[in-house]
Amino acid sequence: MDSKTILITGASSGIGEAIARKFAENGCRLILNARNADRLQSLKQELEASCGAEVFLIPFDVRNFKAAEEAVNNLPQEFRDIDVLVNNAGLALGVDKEHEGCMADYETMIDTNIKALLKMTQLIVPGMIARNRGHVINIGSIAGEKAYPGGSVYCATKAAVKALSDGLRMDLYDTPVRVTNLKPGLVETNFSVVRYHGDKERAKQVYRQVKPLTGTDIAEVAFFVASAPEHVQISEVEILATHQASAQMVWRG
Ligand code: 8X3
Repeated sequence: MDSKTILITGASSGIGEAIARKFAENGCRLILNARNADRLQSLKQELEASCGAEVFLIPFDVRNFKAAEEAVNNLPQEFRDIDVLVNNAGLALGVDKEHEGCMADYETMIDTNIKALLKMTQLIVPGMIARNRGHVINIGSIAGEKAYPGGSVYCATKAAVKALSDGLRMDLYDTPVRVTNLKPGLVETNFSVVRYHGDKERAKQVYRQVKPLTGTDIAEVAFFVASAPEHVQISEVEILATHQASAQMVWRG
């Protein structure tokens, strides 16, 4: 892949961080977003030292639309022509029944997983159309394919990511801009610790007696879809752990 400029949301950890590493190793220029400015700063220093990557940081909470507008509209000249937008920032909160869960958690998931993704898309896709090149990679989930107990709102947000990806692909079919929805299954990151509100023991149980995917596994796929020839649009990829058949079917030996 020729050198590209890639903007990744939620890049300070997990899948987002792994995608940053993979693209940096392959000579891309990175714009990294996350709330945690310190973590972003150390990732930037590491990638500059390890692979000479050019990295620009835009630390803000993706739910803050004003901050998003300011950051994107004030990028330095050499980072303005974004080739790949990776809408990765997202989270699950809680495993309560739909009628009993915390409304504030539901709002955080909806605001981050749906509304912020939509805002970043609105901010960056018009430039891609004007430049006649671009690729939006949304991080969806197998959770968007089928709901499971205790996950209805998270699953609904990921079903929305699928609908937003499919709709955007249709809206862009007369342009060279590509849209991909990556749908990971069981990936061991901080995801479950966040879902269980910091309960590390409970989170560990999600990955017990099975080899889960890693952020790096998903980054390999993200790089593959972004590297495909211009006439190839990989619309969706679902990635499961080998001993996983659905969100709820995990064989633990
Ligand atoms: C994460 C996958 O199965 O935990 O998006 O919902 S799952």
